[in-house]
Amino acid sequence: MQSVYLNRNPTAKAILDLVHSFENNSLCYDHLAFRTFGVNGYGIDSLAQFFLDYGYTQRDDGMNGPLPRIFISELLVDQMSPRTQGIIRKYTESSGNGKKYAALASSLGHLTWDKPLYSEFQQLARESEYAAWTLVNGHALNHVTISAHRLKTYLRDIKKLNQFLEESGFRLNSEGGVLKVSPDGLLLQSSTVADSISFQFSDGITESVPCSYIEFAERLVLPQHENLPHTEIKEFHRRDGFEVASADKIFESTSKEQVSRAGA
Ligand code: OOG
Ligand code: NI
Repeated sequence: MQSVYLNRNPTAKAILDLVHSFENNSLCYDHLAFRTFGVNGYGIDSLAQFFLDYGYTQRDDGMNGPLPRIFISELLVDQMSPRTQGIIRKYTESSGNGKKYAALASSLGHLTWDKPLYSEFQQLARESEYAAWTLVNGHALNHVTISAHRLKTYLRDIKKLNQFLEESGFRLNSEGGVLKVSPDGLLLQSSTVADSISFQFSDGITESVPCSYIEFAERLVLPQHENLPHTEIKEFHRRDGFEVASADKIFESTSKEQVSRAGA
């Protein structure tokens, strides 16, 4: 999954290479994120099953392991217009038993359904950029997130990391401000704007579409553990979970507005 992601997203690859070498070749992921269509068995479960089979467990908080969290979201397809629902149902239905192979398709960089018409992509994009993204990117990794607090250099402070990236010429998603802070002040997040990729639609039209981005997260130590010596602090002493209001802004990393601003 990661190699598909690195091949398609030069900005994410350049940032990973830069931070990795700056950090003397060590780096951890906080989470890996995917998008799905919540219909016909193509929702969260289609991708979650693979990770559950490998020993991941479902949890809202309470991290206990060295592996990155997996963040899977789904579009509430029933809440879309009949026209948009028709397009999403057409492609998920055309895929046969493709829902069983979401993780495999993600690793190969394939869709489990046919390529859409350009007009269908545009119809979805007008109503939901998430829907349009998922139609052409399928189960591809939507982003990986670098765990800032586990970096070894001064870049472990996400504000310094953001500054370092901006000074290196990378543009960050500015929706609602570059730094997204949870109401408790303990989860700090930022992200780049998605790279674009040229996509050939089934009617022969080739257009540039948003692909994936990279995120950064700093989880601060929970107040009840703030007196622990620095060397004893483990991941589970830190703020866990995600934040809806911040996620709402991070989702915009693949929106037309942010993507065209990055190319401006
Ligand atoms: C996910 C956006 C939310 C987070 O960490 O809260 C997110 C997406 O763009 O699919 O990544
Ligand atoms: Ni994320």
